[in-house]
Amino acid sequence: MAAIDLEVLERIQRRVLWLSAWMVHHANTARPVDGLKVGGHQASSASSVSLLTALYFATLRPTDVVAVKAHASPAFYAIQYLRGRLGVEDLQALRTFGGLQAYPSRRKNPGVVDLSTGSMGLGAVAATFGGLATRYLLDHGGAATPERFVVMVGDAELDEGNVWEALGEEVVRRLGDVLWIVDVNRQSLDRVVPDARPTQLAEMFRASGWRVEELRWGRRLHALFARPGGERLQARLQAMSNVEYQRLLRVPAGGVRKALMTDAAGGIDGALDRLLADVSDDALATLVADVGGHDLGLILDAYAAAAQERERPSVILAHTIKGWGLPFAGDPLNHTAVTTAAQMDELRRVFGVTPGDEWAGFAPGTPEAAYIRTLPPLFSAPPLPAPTEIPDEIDETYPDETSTQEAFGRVLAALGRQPVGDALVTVSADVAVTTHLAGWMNRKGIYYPAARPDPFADTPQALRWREGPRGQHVEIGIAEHDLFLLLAALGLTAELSGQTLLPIGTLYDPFITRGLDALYHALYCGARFIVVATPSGVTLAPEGGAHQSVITPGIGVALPDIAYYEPAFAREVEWILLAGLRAVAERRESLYLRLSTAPVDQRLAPPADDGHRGAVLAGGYRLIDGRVTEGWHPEAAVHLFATGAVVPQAIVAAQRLREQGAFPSLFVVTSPDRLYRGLREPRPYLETLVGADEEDVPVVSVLDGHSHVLAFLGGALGVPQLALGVDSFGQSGTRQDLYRHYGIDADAIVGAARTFLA
Ligand SMILES: Cc1ncc(C[n+]2csc(CCOP(=O)(O)OP(=O)(O)O)c2C)c(N)n1
Ligand SMILES: [Mg+2]
Repeated sequence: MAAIDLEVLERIQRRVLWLSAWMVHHANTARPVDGLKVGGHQASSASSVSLLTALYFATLRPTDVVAVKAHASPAFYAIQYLRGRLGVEDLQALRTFGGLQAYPSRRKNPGVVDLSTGSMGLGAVAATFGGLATRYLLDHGGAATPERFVVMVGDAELDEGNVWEALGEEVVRRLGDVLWIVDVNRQSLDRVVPDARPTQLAEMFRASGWRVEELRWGRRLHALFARPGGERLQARLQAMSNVEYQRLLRVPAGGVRKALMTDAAGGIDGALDRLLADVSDDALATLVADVGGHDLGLILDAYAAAAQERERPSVILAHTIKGWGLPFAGDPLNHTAVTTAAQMDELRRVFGVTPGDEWAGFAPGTPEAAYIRTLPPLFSAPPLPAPTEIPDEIDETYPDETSTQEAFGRVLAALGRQPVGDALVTVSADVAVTTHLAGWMNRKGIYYPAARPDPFADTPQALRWREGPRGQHVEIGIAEHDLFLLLAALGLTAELSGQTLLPIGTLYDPFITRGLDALYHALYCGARFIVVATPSGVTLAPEGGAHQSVITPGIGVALPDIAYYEPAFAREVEWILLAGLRAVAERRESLYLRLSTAPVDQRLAPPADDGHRGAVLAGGYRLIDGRVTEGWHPEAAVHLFATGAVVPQAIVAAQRLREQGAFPSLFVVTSPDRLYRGLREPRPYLETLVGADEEDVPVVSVLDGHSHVLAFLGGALGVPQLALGVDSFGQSGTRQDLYRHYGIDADAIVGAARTFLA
């Protein structure tokens, strides 16, 4: 990299600013409209222009990845264009179908976007946990790439609680390869942010163990502060409320002096008046807007200083102006503002852009082009590694009575004894033991970047808390957002580092919703991982409604890129987990496994052959065939479809119905998700489950979760259906009490079937 000429950099940032404003203007005016506004974020982009320019044109190395402030995407795209990674046609396709996305998306625009952002707080934390993922890889014999995770966020973005959940994690304070840049423009979407906020932010980062640097004022103001009487100006500006300062940015140049010199009581500060006597009105207006986050020299120094810090994460709180250089700079309502044609004409003039030349980059031969050519390349994703080998069998046996949750513990322990176990990493938000990870943790240890003594090492413990850099379980605090965002990071190492991890996160099923938008983000950004959610449903009887999940099966069906399975028997858990690991290894999809603590008689399961295994993975199988009973005829037949823990209830119901002269068949649905999605296949799997001779047979479905999850079956098969399930909040009781109360026990199933048979 050549020595940095600040004037060159200054001209580059002017072009970034112009292009980002023009790109949005173009998107809003030059396209056929369908009545919807296109939008864009000119003001948010302008706010970040200096910070981004200093980053992308003077700081980043090929091993650095960036989570860009979502609403600065136009500025980011302009930068990618000037760095030769996008063409004019890409900029012209901002916010079009298949074009550059409104918010940076690594999956939609993989050539330029490292990490996805958009929903406030999520991308920032996922990127930060990326720092942990790299550290984990390094500690397990891998390469430390990406080396550095840079996160840029807006100041109001830090209102999101998930940010502070992450900063509260002990391990985060050790991530020296993480740098956050906060664009402190003192504005959010609707308002000027509360006064205490900027100070509070610094304190909160410091309390979390971060290195904090603030860029409050630019060098021109600092020079003035240094003059005799300058401290009065500094004190005045510093004591000003955020709204008052924002107003100062909006008053006509002639009004700034008066506003500055008039104190709250209406008095005039004579000393301040004298200090500013030789500063013209226009110069004064420019001076008060001289904040650190637009001073390229200061920003570069701050970036360089942060890069020296290797022991703890760094944050730079850089004061900026939202809409910097645009007609609505500092306007409290500028977040959604888009320039008018007249404003654009004026900007053309100010930026010296010839009409017709709006999209120009830097012509070869200009100092800017020459400088840019000296820059090291930006990060580009490594090739995907070959899929990790997943065994087909694990030689595990299960007791006659066991639960799907216990089976999970056994499968994991068995995997830990195989080579594939080295690629596995488990994560839990303070429920590792109660989700059956203890055996695995005893074998593999707990991950922490430094070895720490186990204070209970000399007393017998069911779980040994051995922490060190070789451990393979990451234990975090009770924060489900952290859980899913850590899975997002560990589940993206194949794409970002070229090294695949197989992450498994465990939590109680009801708390899926507690971290749901983080889970959504993890999937949206393309991470691959396994979520084991246990226990689930009202089957967790005495534990009561706050711990019983009702709506999660619906979430499982609805979430894209993740297969939801809810097995009934132990062997099914094994097969599904192995298939899920293979899907993760091959980067196809993630897995959500909903399990239960209910002991189930494993002798009720069909023989474990290959055909059966295929059916379990395809979404379900027929456990009881009513057609084999002598005298079978469709008018007296009924189809029971059952999922998970309530399968034994359905078996009892089938027996009773048969005793009553009916011909029930029982289908065990291992994945409502697979069955539902399969409906769009040319030959839906559901149709292969049900025989051609059973066309008009009605359906009763049942699961320990909301009934609508299996309610599509009747419609899909073209037959009447009664869908049983839990459609209200849970509560304490015995399992029988609750199954009866919510109408998912054998009696309820028999009763529902009889309404058809009568
Ligand atoms: C989770 C979430 N809630 C709400 C929004 C809508 N939203 C978009 S930008 C914004 C304000 C952002 O303010 P700040 O982070 O300070 O960004 P800047 O001022 O730099 O634009 C809000 C509320 C969002 N994108 N994500
Ligand atoms: Mg802001």
